[in-house]
Amino acid sequence: MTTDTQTTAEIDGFHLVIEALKLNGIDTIYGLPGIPITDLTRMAQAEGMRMISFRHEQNAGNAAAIAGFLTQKPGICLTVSAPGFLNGLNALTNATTNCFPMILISGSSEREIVDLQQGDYEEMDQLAIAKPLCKAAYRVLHAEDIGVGVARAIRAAVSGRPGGVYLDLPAKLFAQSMDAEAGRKSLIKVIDPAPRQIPAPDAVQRALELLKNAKRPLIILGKGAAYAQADADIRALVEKTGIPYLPMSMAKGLLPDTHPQSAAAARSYVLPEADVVMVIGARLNWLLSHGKGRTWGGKSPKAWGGQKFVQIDISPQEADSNVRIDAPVVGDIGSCVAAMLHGINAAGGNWPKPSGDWLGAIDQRKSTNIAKMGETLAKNPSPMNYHSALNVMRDVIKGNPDVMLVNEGANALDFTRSIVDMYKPRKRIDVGTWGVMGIGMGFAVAAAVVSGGPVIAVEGDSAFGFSGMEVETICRYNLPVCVVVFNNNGVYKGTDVNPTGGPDVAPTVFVKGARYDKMMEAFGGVGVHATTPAELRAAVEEAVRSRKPTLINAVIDETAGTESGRITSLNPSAKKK
Ligand code: ADP
Ligand code: TPW
Repeated sequence: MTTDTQTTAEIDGFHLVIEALKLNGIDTIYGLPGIPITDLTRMAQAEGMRMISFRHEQNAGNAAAIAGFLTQKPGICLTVSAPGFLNGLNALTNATTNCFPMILISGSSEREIVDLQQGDYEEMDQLAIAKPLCKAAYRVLHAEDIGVGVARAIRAAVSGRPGGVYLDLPAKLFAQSMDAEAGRKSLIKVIDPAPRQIPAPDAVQRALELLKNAKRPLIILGKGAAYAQADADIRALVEKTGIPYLPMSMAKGLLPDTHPQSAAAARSYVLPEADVVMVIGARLNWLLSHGKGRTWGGKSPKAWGGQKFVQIDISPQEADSNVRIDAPVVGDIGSCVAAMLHGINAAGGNWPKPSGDWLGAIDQRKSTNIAKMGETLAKNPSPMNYHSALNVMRDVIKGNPDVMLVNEGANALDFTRSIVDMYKPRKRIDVGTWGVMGIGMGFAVAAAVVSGGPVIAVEGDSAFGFSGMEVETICRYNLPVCVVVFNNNGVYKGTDVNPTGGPDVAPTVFVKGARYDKMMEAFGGVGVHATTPAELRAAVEEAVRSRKPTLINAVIDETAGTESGRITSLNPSAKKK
């Protein structure tokens, strides 16, 4: 470790960065050490920050991003220059895409050498590369600007639509010293980093009118609504209007999935049939068929068409991005929902409930679909399929509603999302807007660090591979994470064959019968090989109870999955007609 050469009257760049973060209530850094930030990681720990070191920066970045989503404070990812920066950049871009607040802080090489392209150690113009891929990007060259740099990064990450921010800190900055008192005075405690944005009363009125006159209204809750932490008001809005609602994947649990107004089990019916749709913190992107296309994942394509939309969102540019928005309500979700509720309460008992025909038709579809699902879940095939394994996970989450659930894969994602009910807000975190593989272990680590409670990660075997080495991190910090690898011997399924008959297996196929549980054992955690629902249940329950790092290799029928899960139709060959 480099010796600390500061005198009492001086403060260096390292300490100014740490103090600037601490001053703003940031107590955890997710990162990976190396030149020029190794000492920063040591000093941050010495100064009482939690420094979580990863095995790959992408996982540290994903951890920071989801910590931002869960806490409304920017998650911090710290990396070395060029390659470390690039490894973190994937997560930064994903955070921006998902509207998660995070700051990627990367050390960088000497500016003079980088700009003349003279070949410095890990030379790269990181700021220029990051800029188009995130919400904002800044570089600090002088110690006296560290306070401003950190403050700008925090504001950019959490104000308005949250997103990823890049902060470039050149090696030389850390070693700069300045008068300690002047240095501390230069730091900024950001006042009101995410100012409330109150919606215009006429916009609220317009939305209320539209809703009031709807015959078949529907509410869609997205992860922006989960992020906003306006849980009680959102529930009140749904319940007072009596409008059926659909939760997007990470909005599951905002109201319990078992809520009588949930239309999730009648999704493909309600989307095209609704006449007025109120979207709260969700974009009408591919996950919602762009507000006009086929019903999402539905077998019989049916266009939506003809709906009127209310959209509550903090971004004024979101409205009309895919279809006409008849009543945009621009503001933060807390303020918008409160204003809508105020209008509804003002109507007293006169607020019209949706028609009995609409609710009846939904209930009928729901009960048919739920009964059908119940039959499928009750089967006990050998080997396990997604349903019999997820029937176990569904019970475990029901019995432990505070457990955080991380989820990635294709079939492993889609089946978990539809089978495992969530009961509390922000407990389900997953592949998000991009459907990106690799968030698993980073999210699991951060979920455990932030919540202090047990985490279950349901992972496709392919998905797990993207971040699997972090099982060492999970063991090192002794985190209460239970990873369940749904092992079907490959990507989507394990049955593809090489048509040439040559020695290479098909591109989607992995080593058959692999024992992922041994990976956890290698680092002192608990490994379990589960081939039946009973074995799986016992192992997951024990993991939640003991809080020991655990990896369960759940053997799934290698024929059970479908290509790309529920989005088979997005493959180009499926579009060839
Ligand atoms: P989902 O994937 O769940 O459908 P999206 O990520 O597409 O959700 O949409 C989230 C939306 O929520 C974004 O348009 C974003 O601008 C918005 N948003 C995020 N935080 C807030 C907030 N605090 N207030 C209002 N809107 C928000
Ligand atoms: C960064 C493409 C989507 S889903 C998936 C891949 C590779 C894995 C599916 O297999 P898995 O799950 O996890 O075993 P299952 O249950 O269906 O068998 N690279 C990135 N992101 C994505 N989305 C891909 C590739 C993909």
